[in-house]
Amino acid sequence: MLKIVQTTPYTDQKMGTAGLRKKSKVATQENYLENFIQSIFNAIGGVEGKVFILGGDGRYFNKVAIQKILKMAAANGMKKMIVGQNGFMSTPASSRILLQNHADGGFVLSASHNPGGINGDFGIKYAVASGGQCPTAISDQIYENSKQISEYKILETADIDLSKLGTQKLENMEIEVIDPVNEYVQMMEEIFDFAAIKKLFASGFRFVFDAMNAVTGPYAQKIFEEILGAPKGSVVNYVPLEDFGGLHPDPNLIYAKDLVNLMYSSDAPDMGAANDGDGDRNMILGKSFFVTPSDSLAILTDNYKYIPAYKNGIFGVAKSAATSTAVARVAKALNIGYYEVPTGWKYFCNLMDSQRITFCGEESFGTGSSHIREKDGIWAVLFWLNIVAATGESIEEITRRHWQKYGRSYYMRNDYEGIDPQVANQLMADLEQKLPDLKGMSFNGFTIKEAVPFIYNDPVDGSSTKNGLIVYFTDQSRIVYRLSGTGTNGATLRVYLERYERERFDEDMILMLNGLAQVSRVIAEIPARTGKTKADVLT
Ligand code: G16
Repeated sequence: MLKIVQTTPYTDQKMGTAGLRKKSKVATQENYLENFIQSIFNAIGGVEGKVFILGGDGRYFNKVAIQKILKMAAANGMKKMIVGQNGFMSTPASSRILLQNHADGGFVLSASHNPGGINGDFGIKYAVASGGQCPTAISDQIYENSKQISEYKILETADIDLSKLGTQKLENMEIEVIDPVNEYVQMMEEIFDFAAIKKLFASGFRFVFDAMNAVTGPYAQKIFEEILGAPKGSVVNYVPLEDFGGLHPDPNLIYAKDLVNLMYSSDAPDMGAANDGDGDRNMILGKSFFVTPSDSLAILTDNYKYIPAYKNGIFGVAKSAATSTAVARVAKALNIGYYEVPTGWKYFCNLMDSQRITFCGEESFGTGSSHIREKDGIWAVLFWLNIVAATGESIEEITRRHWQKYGRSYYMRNDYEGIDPQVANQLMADLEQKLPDLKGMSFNGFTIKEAVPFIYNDPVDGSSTKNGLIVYFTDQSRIVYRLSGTGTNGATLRVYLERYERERFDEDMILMLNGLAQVSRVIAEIPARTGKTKADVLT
């Protein structure tokens, strides 16, 4: 039965870098989710006759939210919803399925790499027909709508069984339950040389993939163990859990601790990899060796010829401004297009749609290509495996060969977390004011060449976005400052440090960047304003 529910608006439903992210306790408040979903439906002119994709990373509140969304979609006249079996779907798989089905949009219920559970985070990523997350112009309209909403529509009916594959009806809406793993696997087989990777595993190459108790477990087991023949047990933490088993499903040196300890032990496998909550981020490790995400993007781009889907040539490459400049040197050498965009995968989408770029990536452990419109964790892992299989080199050898050819960007991100948002905004505003005066000044032996806000003018839709402040030094070092758009606890100031070296490749990353880190604190007056004399998290 159709029910129209009266509601009062929440004022905090503004999307950040990637959808709406909130503490679970906020997202589960009465009508919170319903308000947001109805605001999306309203802002896009309704969903009557439209087809959408729905799934999530399995975190706490997913099951309840999926049922609510289905009932709201049917009540609003949606034609069809394609849902992942039992409600599971990774972000990359959902982008593929959206594109394959020419759907009008899609929802992935995930707060990505943020922890889950009642005390963790919940989130909703909303994608549009192009397969990527909704552009700011649309999210602004949704936000406006959410501040005025007075009612939403929902069906009063029993929960829908999402365990069986196939089609069923909810009033006039068709619900198709699919296995997203199959669709995804097929896409990977079309891109990579599975036969070569199979041979690599058969030769005894030891590999471990940490799914971090999140959504990619079943994808990884199927691809790496079942199809490619990695020994059973190569994929660990493969059962998606509502609270990720207490893990923080963020594939980096801090949160993927067990994997990192294994890879730095005397019994380390040849390669280690991890994905995040919804399967779009990746981390790559060799024996006692870590590949920074910025280097990973540069190395994948430089080795595109080994991959069947790209061997005939690639368009350009793009990175977020905060990401190191390693890939810029590769783009120059390959003589392909090169773009710097604001942080947020959505900014790559126009460049992919217009065939300006094939690859893109970010320092935040995201790499991907135009096969979909999201970053793709397993894709990156398969790319590395494919290069290893083709060259016979180890992860470390491939990276060192790269540094020999192009030099090395020592690179690190310093996060200052839990800052009072007002203090953080003021810090950024004041720093922006003084940027012009910084030119020519020297700190700790680093001389400033130029200091400017980062402004991106999209060559396709003409939109202009300001995101972060960049300080360039005369020795090619850089500092980028910006506020995170994905946190749920106060403001997080991100400070990205980069120092380029043409000859010294074996220095300690932290020592190499210590001086620059001090400079970054002085320039932005971080200790005086935040009370923090060092960063909370280094990645
Ligand atoms: C999202 C975005 C990425 C961005 C990252 C961090 O990733 O899709 O483009 O780099 O957040 O953003 P911020 O620095 O604003 O916190 P994910 O994996 O969280 O969806």
